[in-house]
Amino acid sequence: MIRTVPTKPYSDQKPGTSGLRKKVPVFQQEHYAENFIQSIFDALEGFEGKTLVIGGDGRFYNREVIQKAIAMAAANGFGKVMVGQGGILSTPAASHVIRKYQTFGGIILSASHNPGGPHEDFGIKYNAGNGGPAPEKLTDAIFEKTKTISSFKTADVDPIDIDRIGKVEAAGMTVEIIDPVADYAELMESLFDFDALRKLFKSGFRMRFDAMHAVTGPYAKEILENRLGAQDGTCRNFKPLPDFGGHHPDPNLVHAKHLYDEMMGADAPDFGAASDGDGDRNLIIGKGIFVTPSDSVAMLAANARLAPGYKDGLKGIARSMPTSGAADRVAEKLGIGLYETPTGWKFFGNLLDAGMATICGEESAGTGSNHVREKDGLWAVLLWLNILAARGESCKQIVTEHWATYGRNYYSRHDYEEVESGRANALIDELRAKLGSLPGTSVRGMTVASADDFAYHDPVDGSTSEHQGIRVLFEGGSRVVFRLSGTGTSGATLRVYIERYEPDRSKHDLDTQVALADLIAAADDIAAIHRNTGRPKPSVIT
Ligand code: VG1
Ligand code: CO
Repeated sequence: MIRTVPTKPYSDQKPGTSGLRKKVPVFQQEHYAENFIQSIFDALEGFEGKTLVIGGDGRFYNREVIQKAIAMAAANGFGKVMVGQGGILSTPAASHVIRKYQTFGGIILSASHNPGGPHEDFGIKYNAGNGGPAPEKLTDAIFEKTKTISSFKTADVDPIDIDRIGKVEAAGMTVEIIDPVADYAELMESLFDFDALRKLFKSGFRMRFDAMHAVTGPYAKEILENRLGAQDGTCRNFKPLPDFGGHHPDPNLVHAKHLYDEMMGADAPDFGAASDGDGDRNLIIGKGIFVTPSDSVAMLAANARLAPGYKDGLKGIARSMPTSGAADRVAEKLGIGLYETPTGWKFFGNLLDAGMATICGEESAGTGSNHVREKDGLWAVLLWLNILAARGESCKQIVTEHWATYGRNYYSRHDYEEVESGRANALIDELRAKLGSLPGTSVRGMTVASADDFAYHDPVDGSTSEHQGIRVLFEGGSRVVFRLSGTGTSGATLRVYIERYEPDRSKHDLDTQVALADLIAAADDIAAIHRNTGRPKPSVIT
């Protein structure tokens, strides 16, 4: 039976960088999840009888919301839903399923790299028929609907057994439970030289993949160990857990420090990698060398032709504004376009759909290509492996040779987490107010060349997105960027991105924080970070 249930709006359902993210108890409020899901449906048109993909990263509350979403999809008139077995679909796998089966769109339940559990984070995002995150126009429309919602539609159906593969009927709609890994693994096989990778592992190449108890575990186990023959035990923490084992499933040098330590050790494997909560991020660490995500995008782009899926070359490269300029130099050398977008994968969708960019990347460990419309953690790992196999060199050799050819972009991000929102906003307001007076001034012996508040003009649909980060550029090309995170769930997180280009190859071995020391001090001089936030130092340095 279909029911219309009266409800009252919540005022805090504005989607952020990647969907709506809140603490689980917030989502557990009466009708909170239902309101947001109905608002998604209310902002869409023409899905009657069509198919919706539903999946998540397996975190706490995933199963409950999947049942709600199925019942609501039936009541709202979808003809079919495809659900990952156990409620599991990594973000890139969901994107692929949407595209492969030409469904209307999909709902992905995830708070990505944020921790999970009864008092931790949950999230809901909508992806459109191209497989990509809803563009700003749509997330704005969804937010408008959440402000005035007065009822939602649901169907009285018995809970669906989402652990059993196959089809069942629910309130006149078909529910198909699918293998979450099969389609994705097949796609990877079509892009990369699996024979060469099998040979690589057979020759004794050793790898460590840390799935951080998040969604990538089953994908990595199947692809790396089962299909490519990597040693048993290559994948660690591969069982998705609702609370990620109590850790942050954030593959960076802080939360994956054990991997870093292993890779720097005497008996390190040849290659190390990790992925995040929903499987769209990647951390790459070669034996004895950490590859910054910004460098990784550039290196993958420079070598992509070595993989069968990219043998014809790239159409263009896109990177988010705070991501380092390393990829720009590769694009220049290849003679292809370079696009600079705001933070968040939703801004790459148009460029990929229009065939203007093939590889995209963000400094936050997100890399991907036109094979799906999301960033893709395991894809980046497999492309690295394919390049290692084709070149027959170590990760360290490839990185140092890249720097020698293109120069090195020293890069670091400093995060000040859980700053009181009022103080963080005051810092940004203060910075904005002095943007006009900064050019020409000297800070720590460096002259400010320009300063602005980044606005993006989408070359495909002509839309403009303003206030996407404050940039301060120095003469010589160094820069600092300031912006507030749009994925946090308590207080505000200030992100400070620091970059310096070093062409001289005799200076490519410096410690990053040392190489950037002047700029780090200049960032504090310019934004009065300590005074404004009360924090003498960042909480996370990546
Ligand atoms: C962060 C990253 C951004 C990324 C976003 C979603 O956003 O900086 O690059 O696209 O997370 O990634 P913010 O607004 O907190 O800086 V994921 O893997 O959390 O979906
Ligand atoms: Co993620």
